[in-house]
Amino acid sequence: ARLGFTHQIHHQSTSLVEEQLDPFSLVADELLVLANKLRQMVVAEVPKLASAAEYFFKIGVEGKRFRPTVLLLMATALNVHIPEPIPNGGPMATELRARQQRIAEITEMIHVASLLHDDVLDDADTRRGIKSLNFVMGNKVSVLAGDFLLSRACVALASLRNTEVVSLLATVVEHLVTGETMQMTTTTEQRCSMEYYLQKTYYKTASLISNSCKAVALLAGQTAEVATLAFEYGRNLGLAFQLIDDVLDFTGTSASLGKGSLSDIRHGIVTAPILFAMEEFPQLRAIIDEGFEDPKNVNLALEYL
Ligand code: GRG
Repeated sequence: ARLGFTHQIHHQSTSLVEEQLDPFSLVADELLVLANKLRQMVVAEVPKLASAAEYFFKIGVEGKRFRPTVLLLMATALNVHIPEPIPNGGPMATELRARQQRIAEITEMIHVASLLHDDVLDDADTRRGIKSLNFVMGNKVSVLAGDFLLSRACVALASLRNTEVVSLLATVVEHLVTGETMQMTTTTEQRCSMEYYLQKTYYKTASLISNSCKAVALLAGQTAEVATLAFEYGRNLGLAFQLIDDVLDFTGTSASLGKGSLSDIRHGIVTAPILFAMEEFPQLRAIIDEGFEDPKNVNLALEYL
């Protein structure tokens, strides 16, 4: 019953597109500029590293660009106070917008670095509908390419010369690592706790979105209060994004996901749909305790969803 909410979401997003209110279209031009900028930012000296680093920045495998879209829309919403005759229009506003675009680029680069490392950790062979980088070039090159992207993101971050913003996004990297470690090293008690799930999900997914939203607000010269609201908006959006991602892992197909479905449960990762189902069917707990190494248990758990 809880899974029914995805239908509402699909239905709503379809009608948004139908009404030409697709948020991606509002920043479509800027997303093209961002795509080119990212390709320039990942040029590397050594040929092997160059082809690895550019792998997920090539046309057609760029992903949804969800984070840059949110950040550019957030910038549009927050830049209106710039004391120039044309809001969002004069030279100060242009300079500000360029700095916020930089946050969008850095955020996407950190995100892609985390995907490269994630696919190594999960031994995943597909990502964004193509073979994963670790599958094509091996784990070692994939780890190094992720490190390289992180380094390029750091240099771009430093160029903003704003220590608070540097500190926010550097902390995100720690959060990504923390969330991933929490996911890898759970006790059964933790795996069955919604509180633990939400904390892990904040670190793994929402922290990047919330802290980058806050960075966009700070660059706009907004008050600490508004910056906190931007953070909260990003945190809630990030948690919602991961909840939907978790549901899609059960309901999606390889074609729609660009990777195999049921990958969480097959890796023994207990996500929100299972936790919700467990509230209704406490007998699911025994299956979780036993683990999902045995495919029989995966099928048993699916029956409760
Ligand atoms: C090296 C920065 C760094 C981190 C290492 C591996 C790791 C620690 C963290 C992994 C974090 C991770 C992969 C979280 C999942 C986030 C998530 C929902 C990814 C999918 O995002 P989409 O759907 O992907 O936006 P696309 O492909 O559309 O960009």
